[in-house]
Amino acid sequence: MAVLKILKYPDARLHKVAAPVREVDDRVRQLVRDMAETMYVAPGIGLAATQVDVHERIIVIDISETKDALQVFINPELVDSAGEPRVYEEGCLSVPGIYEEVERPESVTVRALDADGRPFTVQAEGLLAVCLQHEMDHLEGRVFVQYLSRLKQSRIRSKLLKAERQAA
Ligand code: GNR
Ligand code: NI
Repeated sequence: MAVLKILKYPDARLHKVAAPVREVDDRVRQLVRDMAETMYVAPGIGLAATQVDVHERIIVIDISETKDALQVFINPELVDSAGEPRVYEEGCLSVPGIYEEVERPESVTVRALDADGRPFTVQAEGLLAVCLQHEMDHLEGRVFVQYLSRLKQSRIRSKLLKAERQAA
């Protein structure tokens, strides 16, 4: 197992569109294990492969309090979204220290492959729905700050670049 490095906004690699996984093999399962470890150590409730500079359609999520309920989504597809738009204060491991309200549909139906390559479908609401949409955005090269005003985006960009300079 390995803890992988998480890309930080603004980094152009966060805006790459991820490619479908062609086969769920041992290489993919190893990557899933490393992504899970990286998410738990961070700690976060989700992680998309894009954030560790791997541009393949893989997501790990664990929204449990006890951190023992890993959910793996390979090649996730949005089948349906429904309900009133809901606002949730989101954060992102690639945008450390920034928490902002984002509006998204309250429920989504997602079809994906599990770590054994078997297809499954979930209908998610609440935090899982928020997290799935946040992670699927990463696979499309979208970071949640892109839903904010340009002024907020530019402030966040400056703040993180300054933090990065001070860390160096
Ligand atoms: O750990 C995370 N918390 C979180 C909180 C509200 C909405 C979305 C998230 S996902 C985030 C981890 C992350 O950056 N995933 O891409
Ligand atoms: Ni994120």
